[in-house]
Amino acid sequence: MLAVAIFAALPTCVPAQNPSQEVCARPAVGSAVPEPEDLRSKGGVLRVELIYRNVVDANGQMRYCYVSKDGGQAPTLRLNPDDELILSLKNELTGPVQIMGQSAGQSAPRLSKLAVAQTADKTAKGDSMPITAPMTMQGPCAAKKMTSLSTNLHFHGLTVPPICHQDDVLYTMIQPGDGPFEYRFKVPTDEPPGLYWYHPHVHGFTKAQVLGGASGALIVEGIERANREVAGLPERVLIVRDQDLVNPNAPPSKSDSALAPPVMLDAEGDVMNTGTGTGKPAKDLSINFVPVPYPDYHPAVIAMKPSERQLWRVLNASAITYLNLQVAYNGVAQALGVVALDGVPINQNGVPGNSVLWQTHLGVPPGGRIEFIVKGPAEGVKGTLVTRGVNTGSGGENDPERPLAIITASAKAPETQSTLAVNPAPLPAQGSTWLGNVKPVRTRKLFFSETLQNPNDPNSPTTFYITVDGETPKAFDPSSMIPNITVRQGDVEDWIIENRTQEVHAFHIHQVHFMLLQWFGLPANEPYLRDTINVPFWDGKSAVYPMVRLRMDFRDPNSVGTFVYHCHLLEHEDGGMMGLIRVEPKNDGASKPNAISERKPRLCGRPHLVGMSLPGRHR
Ligand SMILES: [Cu+2]
Repeated sequence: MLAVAIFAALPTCVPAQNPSQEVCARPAVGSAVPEPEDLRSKGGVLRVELIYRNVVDANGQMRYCYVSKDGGQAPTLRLNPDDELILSLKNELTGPVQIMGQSAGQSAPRLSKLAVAQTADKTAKGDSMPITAPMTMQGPCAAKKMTSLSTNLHFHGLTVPPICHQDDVLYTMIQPGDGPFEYRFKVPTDEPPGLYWYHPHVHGFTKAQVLGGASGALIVEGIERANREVAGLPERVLIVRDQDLVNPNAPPSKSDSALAPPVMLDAEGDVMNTGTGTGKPAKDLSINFVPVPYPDYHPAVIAMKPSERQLWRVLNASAITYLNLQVAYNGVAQALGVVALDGVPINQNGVPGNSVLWQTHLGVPPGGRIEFIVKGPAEGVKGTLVTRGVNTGSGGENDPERPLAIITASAKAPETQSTLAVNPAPLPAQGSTWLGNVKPVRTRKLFFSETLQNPNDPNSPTTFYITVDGETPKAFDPSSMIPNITVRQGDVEDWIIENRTQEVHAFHIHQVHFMLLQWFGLPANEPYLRDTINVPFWDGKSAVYPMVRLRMDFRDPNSVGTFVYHCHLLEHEDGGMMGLIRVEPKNDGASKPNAISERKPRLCGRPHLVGMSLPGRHR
């Protein structure tokens, strides 16, 4: 469904005129999948200078891009635990300005003085990781205005403090004309090795910027130290992004036309879920910026050496599109060896050993990451990477089955840019008790809901909510400093997230990870950590709403502060589906959650990925 119409159509800029100087240039349809530029830390420091640009492309769509000093787009930032990232971001967005929530005569939302003071106070007291740069709470830290040209960065999945110059998205607003803004933080010593990512997070404008391509990967090195099964493997970063349809008025391709269901649009123009796994998609997809547009889905090309094993590190950086990845050779689905979810190796669960979870399809919600071993096809065998259809519910967008890339096998295939160490030193054992063995200090319930602005008009705009049970649903208000939830650092809590809408939502929380305990009320044998999870849709008639039960980990001192939880379908987030949580500093001796005392439900069979199985018939 569509977001609340709180702002008008996107700004229009002057299209790029000289191809040799094209801003945010993108590869052609059918290209080989390029690898993003790798920027690696040296001597414990990674210095990065990014310029943030935008342009209207030939199709009239707004592109956004992060450009490195070398001219590369959306570079992969590679750091080790304990390394420092010093990232300078220069906002060079152009175009007419739209202001969040502003109609004629209104002023833009501003932070209260209390908010700025609290943030400054926290920084000054050093509640969290020490900051080595002199910081002020003026300028971009003071959230003077939030507009379509404002930006900031969220380091999705990293456990770094939610404060300005680190991972704050509430108050940090960088405007065009500001000088380069410096992000500076240290990757925590115990940050799990895996795939994280960066993207802008300006409430009301996040979807537009991410949809336009504003995203990149961040890798905490050392996954081969956590799991020897990937030692020595070539690695490949694959980022799937979505964008508005390049050919929105095209009829379905011949192969799809016999099955094509009727096209129904929501009021924002996105194709609604057909429930068939076919038909026109709500959004086009690209893989490392190679477009694979509707209706022909001419695939990109991934070249591998015959039968070569690689580690694929896949990020779903889509604004609203769910993925259900499958690799098939000569039409036969291949087993993919999952080693990490949302940046965390799956064996970081208190159980020693190198685990690999073999699956034939991998559901990835927007914002999610999955890292898995792929064995390339034999020479002459036809390979494909597809996303299978995802049933997003009657109110959701259409995510049909479609190819992303063909996989070719040739001894002449180029080497990947990066290969994991052959003989890595094992990662030290986790210092903290496995989350699944910690007794929660309390349980909370939150629910997703939506209302039509005009209940009598199904095509009227929707307002989106995530609400603590017992409260009245209220769209996120960026000018409010009142947290919806307050917890204390050191606590572990169970959260039930209920979906009272007829479309899927992807629950995400900044700063912390969680473990899935229950899916639809049934115990889930998923001893893994995540930061983003699909919450299945309600069918509109069942007496019980679909839910997930999550064990939330607030033990890390870096989680102290005020930050957000939200739906990672970004038009929902922009439309109000976000809440504030404040993690208070630990009260020494007041809460010691690290007791192994809860009796866990008896689980049968091998661990599996219940939460990765997306609802509906298209699996
Ligand atoms: Cu949502």
